[in-house]
Amino acid sequence: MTKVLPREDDGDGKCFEDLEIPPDLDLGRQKDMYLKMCLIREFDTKVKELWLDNKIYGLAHSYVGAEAIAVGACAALHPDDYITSTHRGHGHTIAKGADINKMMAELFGKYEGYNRGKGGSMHIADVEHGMLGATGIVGSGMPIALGSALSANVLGNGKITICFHGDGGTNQGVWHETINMAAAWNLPVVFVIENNQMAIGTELSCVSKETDLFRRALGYGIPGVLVDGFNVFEVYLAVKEAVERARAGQGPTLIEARFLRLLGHFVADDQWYRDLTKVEPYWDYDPVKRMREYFILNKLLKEKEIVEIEAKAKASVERSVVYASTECSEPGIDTLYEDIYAHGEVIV
Ligand SMILES: Cc1ncc(C[n+]2csc(CCOP(=O)(O)OP(=O)(O)O)c2C)c(N)n1
Repeated sequence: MTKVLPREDDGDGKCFEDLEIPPDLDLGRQKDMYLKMCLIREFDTKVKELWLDNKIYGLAHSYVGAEAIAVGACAALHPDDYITSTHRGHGHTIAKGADINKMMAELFGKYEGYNRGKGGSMHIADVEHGMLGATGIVGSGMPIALGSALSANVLGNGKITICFHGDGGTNQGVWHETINMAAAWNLPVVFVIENNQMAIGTELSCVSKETDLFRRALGYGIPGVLVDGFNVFEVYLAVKEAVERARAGQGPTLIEARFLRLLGHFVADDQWYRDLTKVEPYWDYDPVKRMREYFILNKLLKEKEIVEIEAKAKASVERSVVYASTECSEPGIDTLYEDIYAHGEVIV
């Protein structure tokens, strides 16, 4: 397996830093971040259960284990900034503030869902909260982020776009074209590679000679930063700095958030292609567990307060299932051609 850890083992087997109290995040914001991480964890755990139970349609890819990235990055944005997503988009969507009832309704194929039940997991978009869309085509969020950043520049509205994508997306031609153009035009975009080391069953080292993906930034004349993708505060601090640079007109940054995919590629993947005993130790770095321990070790929250946050997340997800399964409606046949074009009629 490729070297996963952002840092070399320091000799005592400890490769990750402890979570440190970030200078500019008060406890209220940290609690909000933890709630979002728990929401993502509960949501995608439930989605897997529902999928295996044949209750929801289409494929679904779990964000479990990656919560620190979406939550840390989105905490560094203003509410009206933008993000683009991937096929693994539930975490990004929740972190940006989406309504989980509408997300769950979408997965159940209901009209009240974000795409009126016609998109499913891989096409959820929530423009109201600046989430420009998940996409099943690997790498296709890149040009959308570029367009979003270009429009912010032309309009002079000061908005930033974060472009989340996987390591698998970094060998698409459009990845290089996008970063080159964003760099050449100094556009306000932050590229966040969620380097979980795998593209379905293909290890990064099989398809990239240089597995330190952040180093590619050098070739485009922009800063490249490596962070521990299991560490929510490290992600937050790196993205915050990149966002400040972008807002100041200094152009894009490439951030590699390195971690390991803890679960299968999609909800029913049995992972025959990798040795799961090598994955097991990385559950120690589970970002949700890690943040929980941080609250306790630093005496910031009592066990009871943490349990309350976790229970709130669980109840919201349970509620979303009731909403989607019993209170929403199937899309009517007359809605088939709705929302295909932004303006104008479909000619059949
Ligand atoms: C253009 C394109 N090629 C291939 C696929 C099939 N595919 C779906 S997900 C995936 C792996 C993506 O890996 P990565 O970008 O690292 O994201 P991860 O799933 O690891 O989060 C592939 C190859 C696709 N959806 N789109």
